[in-house]
Amino acid sequence: MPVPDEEIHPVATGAAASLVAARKTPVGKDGVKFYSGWFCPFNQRTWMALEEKAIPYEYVEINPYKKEPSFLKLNPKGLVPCLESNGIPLAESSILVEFLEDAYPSTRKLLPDSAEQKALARMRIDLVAKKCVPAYMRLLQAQTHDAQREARAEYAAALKEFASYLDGNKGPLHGGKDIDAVDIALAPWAGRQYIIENNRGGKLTAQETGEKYQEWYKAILSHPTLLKTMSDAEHYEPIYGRYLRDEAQSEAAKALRAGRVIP
Ligand SMILES: N[C@@H](CCC(=O)N[C@@H](CS)C(=O)NCC(=O)O)C(=O)O
Repeated sequence: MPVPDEEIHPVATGAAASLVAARKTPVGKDGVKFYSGWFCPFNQRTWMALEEKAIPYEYVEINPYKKEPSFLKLNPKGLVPCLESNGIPLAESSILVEFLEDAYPSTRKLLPDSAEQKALARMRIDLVAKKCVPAYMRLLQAQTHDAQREARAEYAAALKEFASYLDGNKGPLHGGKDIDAVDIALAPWAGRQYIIENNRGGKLTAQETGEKYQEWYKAILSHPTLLKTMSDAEHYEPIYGRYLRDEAQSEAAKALRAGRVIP
C-alpha cells in the first residue's frame, strides 16, 4: 500500500524551523497571515518574497493534503501557499509575490519599475511556470529509461532557455547581485535539483544546461533567503520518494500524469 501524501513530517526542520520560530507572533493590520507548507516549492516562492521584502507576517503551518474545512474556506483549491491580508484570503504563489509587491510598495522591489521591463520579467516567470516546473515534475515521475532521458533533456532545455535571459554583466542572478521575482520563481526547484541528480541520471552538466545556468545555480544555491527557507533533506525524502515511484496523489502529480496543466 503506498503511503498517503498527507503522511508528511508535520513541521519545518533545520534552518526553516528557526525561521518559523521567529515568525510566530500574530501580526496586526500591517502584516499578513501566511498559510504555509514547509515542504512545498510553490510555497517557498511566497516565503522568500516575504523575507526578502521584510514584510511582517505570521507563519501558520498547514498540511494541504488533509483538506481541513477551515483551510478550504480560505482556499477552496486546498493548496498552499495562501495569504490572508485585511481578512481577505489570497492564493497562487506567483500572484502572491506580485501582491506583496503591490501591497508593500515601500519594501525592496522584486520587479522592475518600467512597464516594459516588468512585462519581460513576467514573461520569464511564465516560462518557469509553463516549462521548467512541469519538466522537473515529469522527470521526477518518469518511470522508464526512455521517459527519463526525454524528460531530463526537456528539463535541461528549459533551464537553458531560462538562463538565456540572465545578463552576465549584471551578476549571476536575474536581478544582478540581488535576487528578484524571476530568480524566486525558479529558486525552490534549484534547491531540489539534487533530487533529480541523485535519482535521474547524475549531475546536470554545463553541456546539458549551458554554462550560464550553472553560474546562476551556484549563486542561487548559496543565497541566504533560499537557505533559510529550506528544511532538512531527510524530511523531503519520503515526499519526493512518492513522486519518484510515481505514487504521489497531489493535485499537481495527478494533473501531470493525466497530461493536464499544474493547478
Ligand atoms: N499553482 C499553485 C500550486 C500550489 C501547490 O500545488 N501546492 C501543493 C503543495 S507543493 C499543495 O498544496 N498540494 C495539496 C494537494 O495537491 O492536495 C501555486 O503556485 O501556488
